[in-house]
Amino acid sequence: MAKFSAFAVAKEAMRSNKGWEKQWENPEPRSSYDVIIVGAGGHGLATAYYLAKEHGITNVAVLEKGWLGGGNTGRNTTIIRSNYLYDESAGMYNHAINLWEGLSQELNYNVMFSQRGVMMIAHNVHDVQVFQRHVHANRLNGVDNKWLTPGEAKAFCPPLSISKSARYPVMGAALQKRGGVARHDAVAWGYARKASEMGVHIIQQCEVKGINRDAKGAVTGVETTRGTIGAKQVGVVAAGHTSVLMEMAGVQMPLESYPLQALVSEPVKPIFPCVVMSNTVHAYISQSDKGELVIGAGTDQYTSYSQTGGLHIATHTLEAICEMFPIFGRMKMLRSWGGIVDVTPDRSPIVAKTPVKGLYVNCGWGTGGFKATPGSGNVFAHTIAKDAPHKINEGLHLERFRTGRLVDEAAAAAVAH
Ligand code: FAD
Ligand code: PYC
Repeated sequence: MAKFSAFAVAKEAMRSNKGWEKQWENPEPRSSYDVIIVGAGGHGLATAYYLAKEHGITNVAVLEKGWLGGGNTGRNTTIIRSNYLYDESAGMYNHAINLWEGLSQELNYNVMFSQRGVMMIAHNVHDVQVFQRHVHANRLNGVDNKWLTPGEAKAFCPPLSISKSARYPVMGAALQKRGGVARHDAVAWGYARKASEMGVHIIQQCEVKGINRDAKGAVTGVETTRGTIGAKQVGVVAAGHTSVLMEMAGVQMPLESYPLQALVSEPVKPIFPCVVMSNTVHAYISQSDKGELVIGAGTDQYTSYSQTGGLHIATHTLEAICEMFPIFGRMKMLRSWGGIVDVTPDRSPIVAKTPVKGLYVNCGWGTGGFKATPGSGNVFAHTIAKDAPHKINEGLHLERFRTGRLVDEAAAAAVAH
């Protein structure tokens, strides 16, 4: 009898599936494209997909220095919600949730979007005031969000301790029931497969080293580790590395790059029914469909390009988790890692044209861009195709850092910075 090998079975399944085959083709770059997207994370791949699907622009290359989805897209804790404070954010994140709700069907790929509810815990009077303000602002913007007493929070998430003697007692919670999680790498693979089917080239192991411009300053293409590639339009979607890339075209960005770390536990049977976040104690948690507890921390306190996990962060985060959920006190942890997030001064993203003709940028999602992936790609594709922002991203421009018209979402970022 042939020896069973799960790997061989998976490989065969990939070979016999036309979409997969194309996705892994890694084609030779053409000498030029209509549009080059730098970065094959979820946002870059979604941009390519919507350029092809909604604007008929298929002569597109997505250039990736590593492998697709190997950046923050494959490293995040997959929390999806839209309970931000300002109109600009409500527009963007609600647009994203609307797209999430039909994404598996649209891509014919199960992204495992699960609207199990996101609950943000308040541990002090300041938290209570801030979250209640968010609940009211969200409702005005048509975003679902609800205030819960400690007892109601425990009823929604039974493992939560609401002991009054806790160091940081639970004083209430804000619950967005429409929020939840999705499978992060499936999102990259799903967009990649559909974009590839429509003719988009997804070129991995192809690092962009320079951005070329003509005598008038307009973009003419890029220098890469696989040669010079021409394009009249270049979209930079390279979270964590945006400043480095934009500097190649002489544009200075208002960004800082920080590591953000996460970890998973050994897999256990279903125990945790929702997503819980606590900015005050620096921890957030959910359970993946594989059974692992998925746990994340606040950003590291120094700028760096490190993608590793550090024990000091894990320990601090796990102390917070065990205080909120004593039931997990004896769980073993499996692995930890980091991703590099780029953070703007107002903690809101930039999805915009730049002062350089033909150059566009999508960045600054910081600790919270996974949830935006479909919406971000959708409006960025519009911005490139029309050379003008979509109504949804018109407030998320670069000039706000010069004029001071900021979109201050520091509290809604909900992850300690
Ligand atoms: P990425 O997926 O990072 O893609 C950018 C790509 O650009 C990378 O693949 C990179 O290799 C490539 N690249 C860089 N430089 C070059 C170059 N010179 N040439 C070619 N390619 C290049 N967000 C949420 O909404 N919810 C969460 O729960 C959440 N948790 C997080 C937890 C962690 C630990 C981390 C690190 C992030 C988390 N985020 C979360 C944030 C979220 O992951 C990111 O905002 C989002 O994934 C960014 O997607 P992206 O496609 O822009 O970037
Ligand atoms: O933005 O919801 C979020 C988030 C959770 C964990 C990291 N970011």
